[in-house]
This record gives sequence, structure tokens and C-alpha cells, in this order.
Amino acid sequence: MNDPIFAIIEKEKQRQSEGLELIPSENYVSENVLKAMGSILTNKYSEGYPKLRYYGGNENIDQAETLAIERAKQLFHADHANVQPHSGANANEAVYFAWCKPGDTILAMSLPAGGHLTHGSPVTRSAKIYNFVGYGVTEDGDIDYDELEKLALEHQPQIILVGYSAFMKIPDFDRVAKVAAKVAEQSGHEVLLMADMAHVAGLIAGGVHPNPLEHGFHVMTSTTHKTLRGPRGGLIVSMGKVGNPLKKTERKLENIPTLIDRAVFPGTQGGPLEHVIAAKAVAFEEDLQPEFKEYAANIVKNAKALAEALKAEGFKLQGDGTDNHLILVDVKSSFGINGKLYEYALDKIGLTLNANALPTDKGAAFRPSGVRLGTPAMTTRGLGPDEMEQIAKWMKQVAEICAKAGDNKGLANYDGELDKLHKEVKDFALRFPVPGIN
Ligand code: DSN
Repeated sequence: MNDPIFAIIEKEKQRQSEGLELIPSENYVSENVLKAMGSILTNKYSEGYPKLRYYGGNENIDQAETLAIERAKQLFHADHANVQPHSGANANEAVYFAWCKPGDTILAMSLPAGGHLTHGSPVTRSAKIYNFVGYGVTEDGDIDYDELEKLALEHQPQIILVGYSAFMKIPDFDRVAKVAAKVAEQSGHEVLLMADMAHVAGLIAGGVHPNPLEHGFHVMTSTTHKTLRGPRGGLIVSMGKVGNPLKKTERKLENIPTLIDRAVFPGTQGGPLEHVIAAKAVAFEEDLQPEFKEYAANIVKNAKALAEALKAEGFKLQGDGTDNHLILVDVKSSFGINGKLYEYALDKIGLTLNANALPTDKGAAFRPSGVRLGTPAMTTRGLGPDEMEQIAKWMKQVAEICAKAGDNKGLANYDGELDKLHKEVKDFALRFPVPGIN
């Protein structure tokens, strides 16, 4: 084992246990998830779907993938699950490909408002193929439903997408479903209702967030590694008739599960990662347990406690708080600093989060006014509301240092103070074991 890669993995283990992970899209998987992911299932080619493969020798793989599919359906009360997407981006692209022709319109939350890159950012492949129209958020951080409706009636999209990577409210899925019905009536075409719930899928599975599939939505995409606490990968669950994915299928909403299967393979992907799919199956089984409900509730409880503690320390929050796992802090108007400097300084003391533009930022991707943080990983590690107060205190101390330092270079004058805080964070973090490491 002389390959330096193994020393790098050991160093990363140390970083993960000695620091506190506040990035809201990260988490720690269980030992069993790690075991399945690191298994010899990676050796197998299995293009196709269970019992419909293009290679022999898939009798065991079929059983593993079928378990993953059945567990995902049970988790989200879905008619169908496709567990093959390699990532959330691939899952989204497959849904667009399943339903749209080049040039078709997709209405989604714009990136500055909190939407995701794959929801129509001009730098993506999808945006070069489809016509994305973006809706925004109101001043209090909720979806601007009036704007959404106006744009939907004006552009008559093929897909209305509710999804985000920086949004703290609970979407009103029923209201959006009503808009889709109006568009369908006006345009004469069916409208696919798609939810990208990558961030909150674990909250849905844990019963502390509404399930879009129970509010008229046809498709939900997700990643499996965020609040679902599984391996890095993607997932699509949907409602409708499940047909043979190897046969051409009429483009109708009731056929969406089969259209999606065909769009994942052979439409947009090759051989599935069956070791990762087995690890998804393990995670889904964990997500079905009663303890996971408690975990999901604790994520939200901790996020609310952290939001309150941050406010008490003088931070202004987008939307003034959170209803899910995620918090967007306006560090510019709170402490006169930019998010990138703050992210860098917090990294130095072992608190990891990411700089993030606020809906009001204009073209400031490299010097955004905010940072985004959340509680899924900390909750897995067993931290509770009291610990959230301590994190808020450290965050204020570092914000004040950044305000005095002015920039990355100026921060060097505060190495002593930052080192002291780093030691405090490390001693604190080591009290909370990381699954699979400690
Ligand atoms: N990169 C993810 C996030 O952090 O929100 C979304 O894909």
C-alpha cells in the first residue's frame, strides 16, 4: 500500500473528524454504505435494467438493483424508481431528455434566486438544447408564485420545475400544480411537473417535508448523498405506468416512468455503477427505519436553533431563518465582508461551508455577499441545539476578524487568533465521532 493515494485518504479522514462540516449538501455515510460501495460489484457490466440486460452474469446484480428500486419506491410512495443516474445533474438531464424536444421550454427557478446550475444556467449542455425561463423569489425568500404563474401562462412550458440548492422555505406544490393545469388547458399540451428535491429528499423520506409526488407532481429527482445519507449518486422517482424500457413508448404523462428509463439508458448514460447502486439500496433501507425519522426531525430542529443563534450574534439571514436544513447568511450587510473571504477564514479554523450569492447579488459570483450552511452532517454526528450556539459564537468571532483583516492577505495578521480558534474547534469536534472513521 505504498501508493500515496492512501496517505491522502488518511489525511482526509483526519480533516473530516477534526473539523465541523457545515456544507448543507454533505453528510457522513454509514459503514455498511461504505462497504457496499467498496465492493467487487464494481467489476460488473450491466447495461439495461433488471432481467433486461445486454450482458450475461447479472443474476446477483439484478437482485441488488431490484432491492434499491423497491426501497426507493417505498421511501417516496412512488410507482417507479430509476436508481442508475450517476449524479443529480444526470438525473435532471435524463428527465429533460425524456419529455422535451430540442427548443422546448422549461420553467425553473433561476440560479441567482437559489436554483441549481442544471436548471438552465447558460454554461450547461441542457441550456444549449432547451429554452429555460427562470422565475425568482420574493424579498422574504419564498418562491414568487405570481411571477411563476405569469411566466408559465406566457411561455407555456413543457416542464415546470420546482427545485433549488439555496432555498429555505417549503414549496407550495399544490399551487404550482394548479398553474400547470391552467397551462395545459390553455396550450392543449400536457405539462410535466418535476421536483428536484436533492437537498431535502431525506427530509421528505423522514416525513418532515411534503412529498411532491403526493401533491400532483409526476417526477422527483434527487441526489442520494445529501440528506438521504447514501453514496454519491442520483435518483429519479415517478408516478405512472411502468412499461418495458427497451421498447419505444408514446410520449404521454402516464408513460413517464418508461420514458425516464429509456432516457437514462441508453439515452444519456452507459453502464450503471452497480457498487454504488448497492450502496444506495443499503442507504434506502437505513432511511426506512424509525431512527431516520428522528434524524430528519433533528436536522430541522438544529437548523432552526443555528439560525436563531446566528441572529442573536448579529447575522442577517436571507428569509430571516429556515424551514428546512439550510441557512443563507448575508455576511456583507451583517459584517461588511464578502462570502469568499469568510469561507477562507472559517476553513482555517476547521469550520467548512461555502460562499454563496444572495438573490440580490448582481454578477458577484467570485465575491458573493453570502455564505450557505446547514445541519445534515452535524446532526449525523450527534450535535444538538446547544452545540449550534457554540458554532454561531465561533462564526461571529471569525466574521469580526475578517472585518478587521479586509482581505486574505490581511488575514495573515490574525494567524494567532485563528490558530487558537482552530484548536478549540478541533477539541470540540473530536468529541463527536464520524461514522466509518472513528
Ligand atoms: N452541489 C450541490 C449543492 O451543494 O447544493 C448541488 O448539486
